[in-house]
Amino acid sequence: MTPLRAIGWPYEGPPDDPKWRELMAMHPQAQLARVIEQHRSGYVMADTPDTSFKAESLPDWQRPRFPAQDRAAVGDWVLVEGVPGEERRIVALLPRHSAIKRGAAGEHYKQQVIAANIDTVFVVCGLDADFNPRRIERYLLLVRSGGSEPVVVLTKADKAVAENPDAVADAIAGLAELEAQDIAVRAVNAKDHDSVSVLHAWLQAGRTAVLVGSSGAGKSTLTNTLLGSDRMKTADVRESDSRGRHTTTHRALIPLPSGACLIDTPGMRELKPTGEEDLGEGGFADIEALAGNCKFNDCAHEREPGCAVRAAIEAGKLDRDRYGNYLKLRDEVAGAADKLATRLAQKSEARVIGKALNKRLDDKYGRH
Ligand SMILES: Nc1nc2c(ncn2[C@@H]2O[C@H](COP(=O)(O)OP(=O)(O)OP(=O)(O)O)[C@@H](O)[C@H]2O)c(=O)[nH]1
Ligand SMILES: [Mg+2]
Ligand SMILES: [Zn+2]
Repeated sequence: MTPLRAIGWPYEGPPDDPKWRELMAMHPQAQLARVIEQHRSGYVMADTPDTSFKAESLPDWQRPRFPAQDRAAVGDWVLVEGVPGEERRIVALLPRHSAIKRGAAGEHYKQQVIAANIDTVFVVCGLDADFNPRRIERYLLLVRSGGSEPVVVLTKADKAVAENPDAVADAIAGLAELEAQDIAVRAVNAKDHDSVSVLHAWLQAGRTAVLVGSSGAGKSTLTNTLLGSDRMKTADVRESDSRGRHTTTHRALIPLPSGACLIDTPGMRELKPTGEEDLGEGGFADIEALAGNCKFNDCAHEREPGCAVRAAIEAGKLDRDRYGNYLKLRDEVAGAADKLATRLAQKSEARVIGKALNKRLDDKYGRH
């Protein structure tokens, strides 16, 4: 069990989860491993910090209509069968204790798991033209719904402070609402070992953290500094708008010297809610509380008298742009939740139809 601890295995012995025990009993020959890389063609697993191997996915997962969130993602614990050195395959995905998910692009409702079984999500944002509080709020909404702790990491503090210290102070002050909600905000120079040590509190042995943020924010730079070697490729951002070049192309879990695991991810262009988010728990508790003080229960915060939300905006207690973002995200979550509900209804309908069909066949042919 010990080598597994170094790749984030959080338990002393087998976990106290009936579903885990059931799956392990079903596959007594199988071995525990963690997904450390996910490629189009398959997975790379590890069962110690120094041994990795490829494994084929379950045939079921390869069906095009199989729900993406039920396939393994980086950070997942899986059961693997087969002889080391020969072909190995995944036989089961073990239940997750947390995950960060997003709605996948495309016409049909789909979820995508960015990383699984994580304790901390570092939401990385550069203190250059990448800085965008509205995007940070969007990330926090998705992270907080997934059961892990978000930490906002503002990179390039070295450059930004040298260029305009007041702007940096303003940027950080603009995130005060997050600190008030116990979301930690740290400004760092991702290239500097001492500077990134403020993140060690979330990187103790046995813990897993994932880095998310736009391309060029400094996720791989942070990974290399925390690891103490240049494992991940990094590249300069475009001078004109601080945009990165999508240097990292797949997600990878990297064991750190501290015994923690860090997952580096490619920069994401789009971050859509899945519909399972809760705005109150997702960083907008203050706005939801304000709305509770409006005179009318169904206040739309537009022209109604006695509107506590508008009063707060006018008194300068609530940032207008943050409120605008809240409305936008609320609509997106509601839209995604509708799609999700329709899909679940279709699924249960399909199950009912399937059962009825089976019964008809049984009656007709005496199948059992
Ligand atoms: N001065 C300074 N430069 C930084 C800092 N963080 C990142 N950079 C630079 O920003 C550029 C982009 O960093 P990367 O680490 O490649 O960014 P990334 O988030 O991994 O980007 P993708 O892999 O494309 O998603 C590199 O040139 C880094 O050297 C920092 O804190 N200070
Ligand atoms: Mg990168
Ligand atoms: Zn109102």
